[in-house]
Amino acid sequence: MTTDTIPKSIQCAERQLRFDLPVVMGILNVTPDSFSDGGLFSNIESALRQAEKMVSDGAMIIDVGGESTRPGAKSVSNSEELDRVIPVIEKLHQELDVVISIDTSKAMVMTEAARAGAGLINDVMALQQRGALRAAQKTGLPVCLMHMKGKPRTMQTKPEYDDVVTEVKDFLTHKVEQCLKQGIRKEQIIIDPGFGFGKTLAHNVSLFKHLGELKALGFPVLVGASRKTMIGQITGREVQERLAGSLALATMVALKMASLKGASIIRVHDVAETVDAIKVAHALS
Ligand code: PT1
Repeated sequence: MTTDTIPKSIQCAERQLRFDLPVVMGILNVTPDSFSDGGLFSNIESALRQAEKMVSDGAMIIDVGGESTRPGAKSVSNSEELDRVIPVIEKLHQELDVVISIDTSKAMVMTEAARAGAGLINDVMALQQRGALRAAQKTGLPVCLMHMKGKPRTMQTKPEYDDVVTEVKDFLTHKVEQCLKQGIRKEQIIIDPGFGFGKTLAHNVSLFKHLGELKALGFPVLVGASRKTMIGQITGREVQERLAGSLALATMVALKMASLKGASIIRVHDVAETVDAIKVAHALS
């Protein structure tokens, strides 16, 4: 596929996302450790306040996740995940003018999230769980397909590749084909190399340097590296001190994507700062 076939926009339920600039996706974790245990209502209110802030800071997407996928994380049950995310999605959908993304790998969560008002499915398992491909297609929503080697609990124990760039590209190409066969349209697909998911620093760096090859597959590219271990490995900083490093990475994504004329989504914790960095990178590119 050539450059001009990369979509300039993507339809997320009733909202259209435009890719004039890299799109910022704000992270909204609704896992128990991300809240004080003040009960269901206060958790929903607190999620709404966080999301409102990210929207006013310039986030075009709010990514709601009820299961942690960071290295070492354990999986949660269907009902646990539904209880965490569905009330929050309903509330955000009522109150905010923004695309809501559901960060899940579970078919049932995809279906219920779409009913509750989600506009995008973000799956770190690229629709490989039982029923997920079909469930995603039935929602009619766009999907983000991410590459991961292994499972979150063990993925960082000695990840190995012959050639990480080729393996990630081949994996995503295969998943895209499966989506197309299932009836998901090519204008509805986003791809993501999965920074930090079964990758050493060297693997992450290779993938970053070859983002152009991913972009050449013809889809918008999502990059999630905010505060991740790779930033810590480069800077020697703990997770709360990784803002500057994360901004440097986001700036480089914006610059690279501008020069490649590619569409991109950058998934971050620090929305206001990232939006400024992207604006400057884009204006000067
Ligand atoms: C991501 C992503 C995600 N990351 C998409 N969804 C997480 N599409 C959750 C670390 O190395 O990159 N793309 N959903 C968060 N997962 C991680 C992974 C968090 C690794 C931290 C690390 O520190």
